[in-house]
Amino acid sequence: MAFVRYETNGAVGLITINRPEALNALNSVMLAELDQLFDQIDLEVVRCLVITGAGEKAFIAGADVAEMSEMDQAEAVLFSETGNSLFSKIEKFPVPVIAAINGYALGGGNELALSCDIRICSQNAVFGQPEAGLGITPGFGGTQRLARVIGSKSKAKEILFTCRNIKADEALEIGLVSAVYPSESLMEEALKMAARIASHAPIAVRNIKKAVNEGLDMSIDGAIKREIELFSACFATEDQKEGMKAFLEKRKEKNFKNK
Ligand code: CO8
Repeated sequence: MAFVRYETNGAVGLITINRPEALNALNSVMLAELDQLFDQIDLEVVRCLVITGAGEKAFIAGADVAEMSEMDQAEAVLFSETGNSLFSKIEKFPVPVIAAINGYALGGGNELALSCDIRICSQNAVFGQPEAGLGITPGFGGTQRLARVIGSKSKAKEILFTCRNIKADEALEIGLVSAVYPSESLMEEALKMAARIASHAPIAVRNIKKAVNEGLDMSIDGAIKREIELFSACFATEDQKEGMKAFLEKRKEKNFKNK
C-alpha cells in the first residue's frame, strides 16, 4: 500500500498512516487503502488495534486540502460518504481501536481519532477542526462525534466555530483523550495498553464495545436490555469457563481461545 503500513505483533495490530511529507494528510487513495485493510484484518488473530501517524510531527493534519480544492459538490458528497463509511467501520470494528496521536490531529485527523475507541496522545499533540476557516464544515463525522465524545455541546461548538488549536493538556482536561505521554514513550504505552486489552477474553471485550457503543444511542431501558443479552451471551463461551476457573484456581495465566 502507498500510504498505509500494517504490522502485527502477536494479537496486536499496528496501523501507521504513512505520508509524512504531507503530515499524513488523508487523500482518496489513503481512504481506500484503509478501508481495504480493515476488511482484511484477521480477527482470529488480532484482538486490539493501534493507529498512529508516521514521523514525529503529525498523526494526521486533516483531509488533503489540495485534493479538496478541486472538488465540485458531487465529488464532495462522494468524498464525505467514503470517509464517513470508513470511520463508521472503525467505530464498529469488532475489536478495540486505540488512536496513538503523535502530533497534529486536525480536521479529518481529529475525526479519525474520534471514531476510535480510545485516544491517547503525546505532549506535542495538537487537536482542532479548522474547517470553517477553509469555508467548509467538518465532513467526516466531526460535527457529530466531537460533542458525543467530550459530552458537551457548548465546548464542541466552541471548538468547531472558533477553529482554535487544542493542546494536549486541554485535550485531557475536556476528555478528548484519556492520557498524555512524553513523545518518546507514546508508542510503548499504546502498545502496552493494546497488549493488556488483547490479554482479556476476546468475546467479552467485543461485547463490551458493542454494549457501550449501542447502548449510548438507546434509552436506558433498551440499553440495559442490550447489556443483559451481551453479558449472558458470554456464558455460552469457553472463555467464560476458563476465566472463572483460572480465578478459582488462583491461576494468573489464562488460555483464552476466542471461543
Ligand atoms: N492537506 C494537504 N497537505 C497538507 C495538509 C493537508 N491537510 N497539512 C499539511 N500539508 C502539507 C503542506 O502543504 C506541506 O507540503 P509542502 O512541503 O509540499 O508545502 C507539508 O504538509 C508540511 O506542512 P507545513 O509546511 O504547513 O508544516 P508546518 O509545520 O508549517 O504547519 C500545520 C503544520 C499547522 C499542520 C499546517 O500544515 C496546516 O495548517 N495544515 C492544514 C491543516 C488543516 O487545515 N487541516 C484540515 C483540513 S480540512 C479537513 O480535514 C476536512 C475533513 C472533512 C472533509 C470532508 C470533505 C467532503
